[in-house]
Amino acid sequence: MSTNTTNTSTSSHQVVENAYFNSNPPPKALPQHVAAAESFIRQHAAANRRVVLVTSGGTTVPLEKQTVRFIDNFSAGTRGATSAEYFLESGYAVIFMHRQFSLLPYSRHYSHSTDCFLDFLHENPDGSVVANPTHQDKMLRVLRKYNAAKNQNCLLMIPFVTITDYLHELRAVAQLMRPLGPNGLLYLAAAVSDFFVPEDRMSEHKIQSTDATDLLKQQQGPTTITKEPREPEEETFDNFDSSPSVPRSKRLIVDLDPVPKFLKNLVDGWAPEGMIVSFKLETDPKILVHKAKYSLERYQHHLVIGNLLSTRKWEVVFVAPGHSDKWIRVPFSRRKKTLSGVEELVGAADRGAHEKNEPLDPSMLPEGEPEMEIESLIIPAVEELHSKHIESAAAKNTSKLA
Ligand code: PAZ
Repeated sequence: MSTNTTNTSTSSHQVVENAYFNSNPPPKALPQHVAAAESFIRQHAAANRRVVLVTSGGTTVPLEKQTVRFIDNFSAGTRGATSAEYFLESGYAVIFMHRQFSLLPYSRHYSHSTDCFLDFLHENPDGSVVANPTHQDKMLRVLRKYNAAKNQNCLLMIPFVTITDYLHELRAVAQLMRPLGPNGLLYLAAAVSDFFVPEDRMSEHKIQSTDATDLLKQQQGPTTITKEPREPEEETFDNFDSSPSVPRSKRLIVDLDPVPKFLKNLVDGWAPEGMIVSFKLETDPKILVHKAKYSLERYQHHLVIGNLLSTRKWEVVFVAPGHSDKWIRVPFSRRKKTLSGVEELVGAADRGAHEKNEPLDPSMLPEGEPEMEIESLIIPAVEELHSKHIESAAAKNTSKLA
């Protein structure tokens, strides 16, 4: 009975997978990315090195095939880029699948920041350009790590833009990781869109905001853009709210389908032996742990790292099967100065909550970013679980052979 249920649900996951991937075309660069990932994985599998796929940044949802407009999300790729650096430091080879132009490992220290990168440079009297003396020590440390990763071919960059690009790339790379067995780790930190416009309902051209081209279209015959027939009363102004009213015909109503959840396909089919870590982002502290547990139960993977939008740089919660929830927090001593500048007062108000099994109060956190990167705590904890995952796979293999 239970086997039947599993088979039925597995095949329905497969049906959804086929339908999605057959009707939403892959990015043009997929074959190049696959070739690069294949040789990267081969090299590191031969060296028996652990390989982690880090996904990072947000996916877009295009509204037109020739995309002028798209839906996006807040993610800058800080979690992914920072985590990738700590994985490299721990000896992993890293496939960094990231949103194009989001933060990258190492260069993130000098891009997208409030300081312009030119502020890190200094002109010598002879006209040569060097690092600004005040930044030299850090820049040298970052540069050395970056060069080491490059020279050892331990960091492979794979960009994506849209939700469909991301899913095609994820499936392809996860499948390539199979030969790594339990040495493969999937660390899914990207902020992936939950809703999208399927290819067959997407307008080819820019969606028009006026009726200037309506006449032209009537002359040209039917197009993929369909407009509601305009009834006389639609031209009148709506008054259902008190804001300045807009004629109905000028509104753009975006009708989105849910993006299928492919985590089950990943766990059961794409990368069945690797350790899979997903992230869960929420804004409501009351539901975070519940949602993380729900995801773990539903997809049966190995770890959900929960985080809240407002405190994600200060704390995360690990939810794993057979373990009690574990909050990982930047310690008081490594938080920044308060606005008043009194170091000892940092976090004083939530000192009690710090040890509790519940989220911190964001209003008690200092302005800005913590002095310490929380990923420096997350990655060793993930690595420890990954070691256990590898050990338990080895033990299972031994018992199978006996
Ligand atoms: O990119 P970033 O550092 O600004 O944000 C990271 C994050 C919050 C997107 C990530 O930690 C995360 O939770 N990703 C999964 C989001 C989700 O699909 O629930």
